[in-house]
Amino acid sequence: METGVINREGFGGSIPVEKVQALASKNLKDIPSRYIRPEVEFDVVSIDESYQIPVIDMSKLGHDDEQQKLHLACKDWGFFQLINHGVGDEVIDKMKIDIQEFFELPLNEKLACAQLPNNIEGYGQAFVVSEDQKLDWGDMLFLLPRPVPLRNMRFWPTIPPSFRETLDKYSMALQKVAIRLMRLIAKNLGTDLETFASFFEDGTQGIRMNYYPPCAQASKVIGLAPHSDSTALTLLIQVNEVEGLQIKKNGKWIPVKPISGAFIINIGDVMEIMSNGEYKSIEHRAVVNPNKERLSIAAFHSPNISTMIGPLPDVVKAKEAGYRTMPHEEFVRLTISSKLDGKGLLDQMKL
Ligand SMILES: O=C(O)CCC(=O)C(=O)O
Repeated sequence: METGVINREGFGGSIPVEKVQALASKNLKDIPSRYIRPEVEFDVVSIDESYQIPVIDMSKLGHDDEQQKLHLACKDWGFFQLINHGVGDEVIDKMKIDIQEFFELPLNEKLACAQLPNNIEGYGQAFVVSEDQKLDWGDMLFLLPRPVPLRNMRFWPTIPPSFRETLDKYSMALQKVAIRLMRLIAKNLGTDLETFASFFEDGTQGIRMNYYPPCAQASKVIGLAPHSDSTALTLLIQVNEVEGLQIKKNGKWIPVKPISGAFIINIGDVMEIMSNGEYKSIEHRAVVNPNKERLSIAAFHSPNISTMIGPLPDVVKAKEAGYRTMPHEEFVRLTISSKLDGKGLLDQMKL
């Protein structure tokens, strides 16, 4: 759902709407119709619990078998869980504690970090662009921790007092994992490791912290509407024990069962384009629990501003390029305008 934002302002923001956490606390018998999505009840959800996204062991990557598993996960699923990734439990656990504490604050304290017009960072909702648009049953805090010089501390919570330091450590640790994965992906795609990794070294990282309150009409609402990520690679964790992420495969929604301590990784639109369609950016969504709140943290990684977004020449070789090539900034503008018009970004990039 996120964009690899280059300039932090002027890319459009959201019309302010009531915070869902505040709405949910009113325990209304009937929730407002803007949240009701009749189509959700007809969606097919897989009940085969054994049908799960692949698991990749980062400590074994570099060995042929695991490299091949990674290649197939990116190609056939666009999603996998990454274990033994090297990020310390203390970094992840502290991030989980601090974001839970943030969402537990009274509304007026959270509003200190509220989104501002024409800016996508801050506490609020993603892309509410019309007064009659259906709404997601969730709030978020979206920040852009990288590149570091472009941080807008205006939106970074000061309560809990450790939040900023915690996010800084989390951001750095995940950036390292993302770059390591980029090298391994470059190897699988047959492109130069160093060049490919360098696109991401000073790239953009956006971190979106999602809060989905429980909903008495959970089967009629959606926490986060179906979307693919417009960025290159997303590293997601579920903060508490409540599940809700589903990915679309062969027309069915597959509920993901997170492995404790693992990152759920997915290929975004930029990676699909750079791999000339070899890897797929998969639609996913978050559903809501009737009794319990759910929290998740998604970290989106994009190349740096000077990278051209298009199929990598090494990957295309004798084949035909399946996607257009354009400067990163133009790609971000296209991403935003596609979102506002409800048009598929990848469809517009396809040749
Ligand atoms: O909450 C989740 O599990 C999914 C989050 C997500 O897809 C996003 O933030 O873009």
